[in-house]
Amino acid sequence: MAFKLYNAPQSTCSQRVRFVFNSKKLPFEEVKLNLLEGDQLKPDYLKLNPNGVVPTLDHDGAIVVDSTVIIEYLDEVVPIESFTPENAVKRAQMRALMHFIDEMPAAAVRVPTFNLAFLPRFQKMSREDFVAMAESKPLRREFMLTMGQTGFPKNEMDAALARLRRAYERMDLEIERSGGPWLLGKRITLADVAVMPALVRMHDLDLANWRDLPRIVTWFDNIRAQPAFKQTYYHGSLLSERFPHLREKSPA
Ligand SMILES: N[C@@H](CCC(=O)N[C@@H](CS)C(=O)NCC(=O)O)C(=O)O
Repeated sequence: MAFKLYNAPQSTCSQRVRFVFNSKKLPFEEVKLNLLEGDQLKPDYLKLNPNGVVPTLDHDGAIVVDSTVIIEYLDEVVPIESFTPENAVKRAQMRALMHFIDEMPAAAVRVPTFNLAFLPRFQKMSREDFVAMAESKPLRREFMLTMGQTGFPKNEMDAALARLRRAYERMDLEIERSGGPWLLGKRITLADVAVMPALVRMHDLDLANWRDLPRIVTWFDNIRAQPAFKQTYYHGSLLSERFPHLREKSPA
């Protein structure tokens, strides 16, 4: 079995997939795309993933897109170190949580990410180049045009942070209900993997406002202590490692 993963080091969606590969100790060829240079919008890549986003998995020539679909697929074809509950009800709960995660924290985290990390680069572009770049994105055109070259306004930033906060509270409730330490109980599942990059990103942006939720603090420590974590977050995977202006703002 040969796996090729088209991804980007700093991409939260890619980090989910790398974490599953690394946990299963599965070798994979990593193709790194430069998202700011637009590698994801090149015709050859769009043939693999018409959404123009990473990650994309090539498994012996079979193409699988979308990170939640990819991690479920990987767990199905390589069930060692499984992240999927055997019980059908728990499996349904896991999938429902993954939908919630994609709709809430995974979507909300893009607003502070773009405003704080990527905006300075977009501000250097001419208006024509910026609009052309935004319009070339199949999935994120409107998102980019709404952000524009001045960034998301304060009310949109506040709304994104509020959505993230509600997601931590929902995670807290799930951990309390299941008895923890993971979202669905004693075993780590794909729901934990799916939400991990959003919390890592917020922590990296110095915006981790879950310190009053001890179950989330423990959850975050636990996931960072997983052996696969270090391998997944190799140097360059955190925005603060790539964008010096973020380091200047965050405390040492
Ligand atoms: N639902 C998709 C979303 C993928 C996605 O948004 N990928 C981002 C990186 S995390 C991307 O490739 N962005 C490139 C762009 O916006 O042009 C998934 O989970 O795979």
